[in-house]
Order: sequence, then C-alpha cells, then structure tokens
Amino acid sequence: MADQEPVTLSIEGGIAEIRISNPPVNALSAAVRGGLVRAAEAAAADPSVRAVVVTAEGRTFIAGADITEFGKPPIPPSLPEAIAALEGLAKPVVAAINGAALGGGLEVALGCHARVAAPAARLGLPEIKLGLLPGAGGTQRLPRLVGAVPALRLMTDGNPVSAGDAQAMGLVDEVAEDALAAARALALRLADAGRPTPSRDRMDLGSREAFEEAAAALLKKGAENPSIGACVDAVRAAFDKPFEEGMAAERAHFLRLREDPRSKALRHVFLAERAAARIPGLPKGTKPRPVERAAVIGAGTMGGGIAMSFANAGIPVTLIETSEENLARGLERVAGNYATSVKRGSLSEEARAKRMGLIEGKVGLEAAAGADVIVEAVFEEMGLKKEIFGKLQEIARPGAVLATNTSYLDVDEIAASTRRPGDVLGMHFFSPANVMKLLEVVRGRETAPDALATAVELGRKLAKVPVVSGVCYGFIGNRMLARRTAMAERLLQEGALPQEVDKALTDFGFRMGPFAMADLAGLDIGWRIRKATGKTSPVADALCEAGRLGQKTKRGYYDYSGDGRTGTPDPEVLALIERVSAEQGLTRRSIPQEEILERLLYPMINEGARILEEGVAARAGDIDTVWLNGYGWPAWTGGPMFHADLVGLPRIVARLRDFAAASGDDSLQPAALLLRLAESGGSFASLDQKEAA
Ligand code: 3H9
Repeated sequence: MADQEPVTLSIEGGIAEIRISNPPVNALSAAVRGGLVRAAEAAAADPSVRAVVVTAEGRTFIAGADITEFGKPPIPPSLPEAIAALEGLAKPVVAAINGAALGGGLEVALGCHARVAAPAARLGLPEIKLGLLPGAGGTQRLPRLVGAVPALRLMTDGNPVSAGDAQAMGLVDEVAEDALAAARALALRLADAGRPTPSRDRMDLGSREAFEEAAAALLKKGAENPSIGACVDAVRAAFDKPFEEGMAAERAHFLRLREDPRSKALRHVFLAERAAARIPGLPKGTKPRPVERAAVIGAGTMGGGIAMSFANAGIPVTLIETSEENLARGLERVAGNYATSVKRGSLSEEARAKRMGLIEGKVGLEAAAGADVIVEAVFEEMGLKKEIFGKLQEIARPGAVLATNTSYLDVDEIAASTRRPGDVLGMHFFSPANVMKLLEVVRGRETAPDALATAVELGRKLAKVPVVSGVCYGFIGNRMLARRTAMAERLLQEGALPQEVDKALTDFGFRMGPFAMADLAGLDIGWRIRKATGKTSPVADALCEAGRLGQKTKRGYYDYSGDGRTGTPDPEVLALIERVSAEQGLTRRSIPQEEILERLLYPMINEGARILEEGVAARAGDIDTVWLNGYGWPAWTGGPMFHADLVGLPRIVARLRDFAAASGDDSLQPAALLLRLAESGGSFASLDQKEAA
C-alpha cells in the first residue's frame, strides 16, 4: 500500500472528492496532511468544482493523528493547518463519515462545513485516554457547534458516540446508509444554497453557568488528571477569546501534555497492546483455525469464568465436570455471576438469557468431542493434566486446539503426553477470567503455528489482550511476580510492616499492595505450591500455620473482623513477624518507602530482562502489556520495562548490585541484557524498535 497515494482527488459532476486511504485506520500521517492541503488547493483552483466531499477508504473514516509520529520531529503541514485549508475553502466542504471518526479524525470533520455519517460510524475525542487533549481545534470548534457542556463531556470521558447520538446533539447533519452518496447530494444542495457558516465562526456555546458547573465537577473528580484541567481551560477560552487565541491556548496545552511522561506512557501502552497481538516468527500466510464451539474442562471458579468469556463473545461452550454434583455447583456459580450483573444493571435480562443459553454443562470428557478448542482448567497437578490430555488426543476432533490453563506447569511436558503436541498450547487466563483482560498464550516447543495463531485470534474475539509467552516456570507474569513476592517477604523480615510495603505500591499507583492482594486471593494457594516444591516463606508459612489464610478466615496479613473486606493492621501479625525476624537472626530496622519501592520493582524488572534475553517474551512491550492487564500495574507509568527506561537503566543496575551485596543473594545481580543495555546507553524501547524493524 505504501506506493499508493494516501490522498487522492477525483472531480466529477461539479464535486471534488477527496479520498483518504492510509491503512489500517487512515491515521493522519504527514503524507495524509500534505495530501489534504494539496487537494484543498486543487479543488479551490478548479472552476468546474462547485463543492467538495472528504471521505475515506475502509472501515474507519480517520482514527486520528498518527500516534507513532508523536515522538519524532514534526513534519509540516501540521494538522491544524491541514484542517484550516479545508475550512477556508469558499466552496462548501462536506465530510462523508464512513466509519470511526476519532480524535484528529473528528477534528477534520469539524473543519468541514457539514457532516454526513453512516449509521455504524462512531464519533469521539479519545485523546484523554492518551493523556492529551484534542489538539487540532476540537476544543474550539466542537463547543461552538454542539455547545460547551456536551463538548466538554465528549472530550473528558473520551468515549465515542453513535452516529444517531451525534445527529441528536447536532454534531452531524445527516445519517445515511450510503454516507458518500448522501454527502455528495448535500454538497450540491449547499453549492446552490450557499456555504454554511464554518463551526469556527459560530458562537452558540450555550450557558456559561452550566459550563462552569460541569467544569467544577470534573475538576473535583479528576483532580490528578492533567488532561481534564487542560480541556476545561481550552473550552473556557472558547467563551472568552477569539477563535485564533483559543486555538493558541489549545495548542500550548497539547504540546505540553505531549511531552509529559504520563502521556508518553499511555501512548506506549496503546501501541504495545496492539504489537503484542503480532506473533513473531510465524510463517507467512499462517491462518488461524476456525473456532465455532469450545469446551472447558473443570467447572471451578476458573473454568466457570473461562466458559463465561466464551459465552460473552457469543461462542457456544460445553462446561465439563467429573460428577453431576460438581457440575451443578459450577453452573450455579456462573448463573449467580450473571444474575449479579443483571441486578447491578450492567447486563440486560435478554443478554443474560442468551449467554446462559450458550453454556451447556456435561459430565465426562467425551463431551469435548465436538469442540474446536478445548481449555483444560483443572487443579495444578501435572499427573492429572497429563491424564486428561492423554484422553483428549482420542476424544478431540482432528484439528482441535488443546489448551491448558496452567499458571506454572511445563506445557511441553503436558504436550508430550499426547501424540498431537502440535495442537497443544497454554491459554493462561487470570482470575476472575470473565473480567480480567490478560491472556498469556503459551507457545510450546512443538505448538503448530496455526494453533498459536488460533489462540491469539480467539483471545481478541474474547475481548482479551493476548500476549505470547514461551515455556518457563510461571511464564511472563507469575515468574516476575515471584521476585516481588520473595522480596516483599524479605522486607517484612528486615523490619517493614505489611501496611508499609502495600503503601509503597499503592502510592506508586497499584490499586492494591502484595499483602492486601494475598489476603484477597487466599494465602493457602501459595502455601500449597511451596509445600509441593519444597520452598519456604517464613512469615507467610507462619500465618498459614496460625490459620490466618486471608479474608476468607477474616485474618491474614491484616485483620478483617470488621466488614470482612477492609483490613486493619493486627498486633498479632507484628508479633509473629518479629518472631520470624529473630529466628532468621535479623535485627529489624525502619526501611524508607523509596527503598521498599525500589526493592519491590527492580528485581521484577531484572527478571523481565532475563525473560527477554531467553526469548520467553518477544518484546519488552509484551512484558508491559502482561503487567498492565493482568496485575494492575498503573497505566500512566507504562509498565515495568517502560518504567525502567524512564528511571534509567544504569540506576537500576547500581541498585540491584546494592541489593545483591546487602543480602548475599546473587540472583539479584543484574541480568546480562540489562547490563549490556545500561553500559551501551540503550533502552528496552530501543530493543523493541529494532525488533519491529
Ligand atoms: C489525536 O488525534 C490528537 C489530535 O487531537 C491532535 C493532533 C495534532 N495512530 O486498534 P486496532 C494502528 S491522538 C497510529 O487493532 P481496531 C494500531 O496500532 C489519536 N496507529 O484496530 C494497529 O496497528 P498494527 C486519537 C494507529 O479495528 C492498527 O492501527 N485517536 C492509530 O480494533 C489497528 O488498530 C485514538 O486514540 C493511530 N491513531 O480498532 C484512536 N490507531 O496493525 C486510536 C490505530 O500495526 N485507535 N492504529 O498493530 C483506536 O481506537 C482503534 O485503533 C480503532 C480501530 C477504533 C480506530
């Protein structure tokens, strides 16, 4: 597509049709902006042209500015200039909005003199989700067109509206199945009737008072979000200042926010999530296998949640158990979850009935025979898993993908228990599986390329964010988490308190710290795994031995005897920790918050570097995507590897060396890749750029 002009102009019947074609989403690259200006000039100069229509190729109208250009030196013309070229035409310009018009894409449409949208089009200003504000006149033209309050709402919630809603609010003039034909017809009518007033010259902003009220409420709720203040300020300028001055105010905010590390992080998150869906090393032309029916083995909390994910995506699924009793319990849990959603108002009764109708419960593995993908979600026990996969090789139809939901176990060993290891891979969902976005797709040594492509595509269909991981203990996420867990335990022994460790992470932006999280999940899970693998974690073990298993026993690292969910520090826990410290021969000391944070995060980053080095993850961005979608890493810090680049790799290397020297634990020594990058002035981002090239 690169050799095709991204903007073409064709003149027919008195109409100049400007057509944008810049796959995949018609982002406003420098070539598109330049093309728009040239097309506007040509349309102005041609006396046979009476009116202009702007439209685009494919499913989207324009997805906005090209996010990948933001970090690079700007290339003229700017988007505001390109839009001004269209708006400044004396002939009427009509946008034919064939699909999503987002961000700069909607701003192009706002610069046109009228707008016609296809019924499926969605219109919005999502810049706030990237830590920005609309930067090509959106904050000035939209309030003048639809009123300041609705405009402010659109730009501060960032969610697009339907074509119908856009028409109701005066954002589009017509909605038509064939938007292009309707736009052409409207353009000719306007050529006769006269060019409508451009939105920049309208002044119907609505009530100032209502705007100030809405602004105050937004600023109160989103005090920590710099985009909200910028949007409010820019829209206020639309009331108080001439258009050009309002544009200058908007531009100043846009340029400032674009350089803010928080916006850089959010842009990284957007691109990294999409890059993660591209599987490296897949033979050209590999096609995913069709998936029309699924089966899930094991109707526990995990299996039930996975079955719900299928049903939510409209895929019929058989939920399989070993006894009628277990099956009934599992189905009841699923029904209960859906009923709660209906009660909360997040699901309609009709949708609930439809989803429940897609889940069929069966006893016995034979029920998996008709499925195109089978997800095993039984206990984490290698023997049991091997037995199931051994049976599945006979039961599953040829070509079915056989997935295990194991969180730790060796997928290659499981695959070796069948004669069809090419069909076997891991699909590691996160709990609750119907809610959590992350899906680690584990590629075994023998996994067939099309089986892998099937799991990744299926992940997207299930509205998950799939990330491919190689085989290793704990895959990408849990392997790094193990580093944090071990360090959190160590910090307690050295003198920190659970609430101090948790606070270091919640202050950083996590919703929960490791100990509050452990209490929620139940301490017995880790205890069982440690016992099976011969490991110890003295404080955690002592809590379990004392029957403190977390929220479910009303006592864990914290005391939950109040409402059962809010933990408060417990003197008994402090006594228990002090006892363990003494047993370990450690003199307790007060540990500063900054040290706690560094000791929790840097060993994880170090493990991430090893994961990259070994090729378990293909890109640093994949590791970030795992942590952002599966472990609550705060998006505006971009994920562990992005954060590492921001801190500076030499600093991380130096601190890891300090930690290793102080503890005598050589596993804390910096990984070879981390060292190499730090010494050569490289970064994880630069590695990813090389991979992409
Ligand atoms: C802005 O406009 C600022 C202005 O106000 C001011 C400027 C001065 N740029 O999501 P998908 C790529 S800020 C570059 O999987 P879908 C994406 O990386 C922008 N690339 O498809 C992926 O690439 P690949 C405001 C972009 O069908 C491919 O397109 N706009 C951009 O599920 C497919 O993407 C937004 O924030 C972009 N703007 O969803 C809208 N957008 O194939 C962002 C996408 O190589 N975009 N790509 O992995 C979206 O929300 C969705 O992409 C969209 C399509 C709904 C359009």
